[in-house]
Amino acid sequence: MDRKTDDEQIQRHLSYLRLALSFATKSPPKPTNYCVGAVLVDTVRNEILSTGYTLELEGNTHAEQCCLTKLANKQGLQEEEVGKVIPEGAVLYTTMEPCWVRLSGNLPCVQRILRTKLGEHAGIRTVVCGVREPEKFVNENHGRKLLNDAGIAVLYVSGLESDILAVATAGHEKE
Ligand code: HJL
Ligand code: ZN
Repeated sequence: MDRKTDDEQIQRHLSYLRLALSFATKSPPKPTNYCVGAVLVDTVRNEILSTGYTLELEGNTHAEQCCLTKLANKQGLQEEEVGKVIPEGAVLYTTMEPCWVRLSGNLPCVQRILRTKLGEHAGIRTVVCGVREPEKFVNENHGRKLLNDAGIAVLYVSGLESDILAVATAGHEKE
């Protein structure tokens, strides 16, 4: 049993989601994606392991992808091997739930999260999101089920939706 009260947990989640949102604001607005921010936290040591935002790294990169790639690169690894350096108790915070299909055909972030479970390494076991993905580019996002089926907890924390969506859609045509 976690000794923290539910309210303390939620406040902690919100503060990391706000940090993720501050990274999302650095993302260059684009009409064909969402500007998202992500933070990977070692909740045992209370340490930020990595951060990322949409298009931070070269190419058509997502926030969660940048977060994982940056952590891998710091350790001289490729992104697909990042599970080797993800500690137990790592939680991925992302302003928007991880993508499960990408219009570009690039590997979805749900798959990137799933492959952090590597050999004896448990990988990311918890993902905390600020909003569901709106159904603008792809149909209903079923990533949560894919993650849950692999034993990964996916939490949606409410309270920041309007700020998160305003930042996420900054590059979209206003109707
Ligand atoms: C999440 C991101 C990001 C999206 N979602 N969680 N993090 N950009 O950093 C989801 C959206 C895709 C489109 C276009 N956005 O981005 O579904 O071009 O951006 O691969 O499907 O796909 P590409
Ligand atoms: Zn993605």
